[in-house]
Amino acid sequence: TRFSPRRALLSVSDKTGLVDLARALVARNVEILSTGGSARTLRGAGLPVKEVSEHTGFPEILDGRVKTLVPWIHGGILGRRDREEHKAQMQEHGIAPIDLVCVNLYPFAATVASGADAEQCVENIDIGGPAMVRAAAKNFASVAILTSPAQYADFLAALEQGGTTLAERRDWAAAAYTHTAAYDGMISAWFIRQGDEEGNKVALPPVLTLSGQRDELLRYGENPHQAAAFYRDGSTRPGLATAKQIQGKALSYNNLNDTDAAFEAVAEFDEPTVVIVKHANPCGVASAATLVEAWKAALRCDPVSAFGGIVALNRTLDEATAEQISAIFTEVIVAPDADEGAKAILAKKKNLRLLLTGGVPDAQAPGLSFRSVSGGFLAQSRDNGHVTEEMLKVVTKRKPTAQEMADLLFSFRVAKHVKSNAVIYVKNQATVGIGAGQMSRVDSARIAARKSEDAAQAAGESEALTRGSVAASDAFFPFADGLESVVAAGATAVIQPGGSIRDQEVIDAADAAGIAMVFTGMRHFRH
Ligand code: 93A
Repeated sequence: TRFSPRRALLSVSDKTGLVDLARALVARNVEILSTGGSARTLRGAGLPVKEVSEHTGFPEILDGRVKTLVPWIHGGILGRRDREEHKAQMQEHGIAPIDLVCVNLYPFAATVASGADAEQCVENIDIGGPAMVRAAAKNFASVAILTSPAQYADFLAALEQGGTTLAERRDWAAAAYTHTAAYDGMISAWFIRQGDEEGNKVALPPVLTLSGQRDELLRYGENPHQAAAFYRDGSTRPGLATAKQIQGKALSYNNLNDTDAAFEAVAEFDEPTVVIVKHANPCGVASAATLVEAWKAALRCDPVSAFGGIVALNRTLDEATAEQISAIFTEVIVAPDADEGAKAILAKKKNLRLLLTGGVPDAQAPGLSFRSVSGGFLAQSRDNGHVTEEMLKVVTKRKPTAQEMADLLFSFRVAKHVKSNAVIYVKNQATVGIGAGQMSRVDSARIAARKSEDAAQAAGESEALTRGSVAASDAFFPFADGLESVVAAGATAVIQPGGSIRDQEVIDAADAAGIAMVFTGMRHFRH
């Protein structure tokens, strides 16, 4: 059965669309109840409106903290229309039914984002709003609850049809509880951060609330028989959260996953840098004086795998670089921005997805990362570890040269973004061999070297690109064999965490080969 409201309560912080909604209600002889600011807006538009305080005979008190938290409002929303006892009690206490509630909440997130002080943030925790939203959603059998201006058009269309249906009211109720859950999640996260700022490090929240909302459903998951969606967590950190899609086909689950991996990797570097990702692993990373040089160097590492890849850049995409990238098949390009020339070139590739994020994230910022396991999920603080030259310990007789040192640091930053076991060869701030995701470290070292030989052959070069390179290992070498394998590939210096009980054996092998080796003391497993 369709329901048309007779009495509506409008109390919104975001006043978008409020006047149009109210005007349509007034035209249908719906009585409008409203709170201070909302009532002013409506009266300003010449619409008849009754203040909640006038309706209840009880004033707004405590600086507005108590406006609608009274039985004449909550009883009017919650009373069952199909129960004689409810109707009798409402009559007895002078409670009039309210059958449309339109509420959106105090702008807590915007207040925090504006840099307001803690007291102002607390004042922007809405109490009365969520109470009305949850009450109206509970009574969806006869009450419609609208929590977003985006719903007003559907609601008005339903009135045109003779009233809202139960199915519509159930959908709005679901959206209402998502709205309040996300709201409380944000507030909870803020309280935890406040604790962090005072120095008592709360690395992991004691309870995790779903602070996000489901964004557009994705066409499918990792495979076509899997359903998928992107859930936003309210973050404003540059990346997927802020990305605007300028052109191209809809983003898939795998696109989003790979794009995130590529952009987080490129954020590690200060110089103009390009990261090419395939299946969530980098297959080419390079820094150079210009983006176009970085692109060429990154592509040289593994041009076969780069086909159909995801490209991330840490500078505004320029025309010359766009021209070069668009010469090979690319799924996604993600960059902080793109100039007009670059956009014009990419526009010719209709399917290519171009994402602009407005900035590059801070790789060292704290945060959480999740993975689902049967029965729940695992949470950890994100790997924001950043190895600097001061942290390194030279363990061999030979010290790295300045050039080797720069490449060692570069290679370890790449290793952080390559699935374990990871072995990476680097020459002149560019990867020349990447071995990812093998169950044995020796295999990763060999695969990287073999791929480098292939790349050299494709480029018509006489020897493997790993000759005279440096090598990084994301975790320690448990035996000397892994180290011997990178020496055989032509590495002249090695960076690794150290910490194996056989470190001395590995150091001896490095000294015997005359190479330099440094320990980071920090591991970058990525599983
Ligand atoms: O201060 S509250 O927590 N206490 C209340 O009783 C209450 N009633 C409505 N917040 C309350 N509201 C909120 O006021 C609504 O959720 C809405 O966001 C806002 C609308 O106020 P105004 O109409 O004065 O702009």
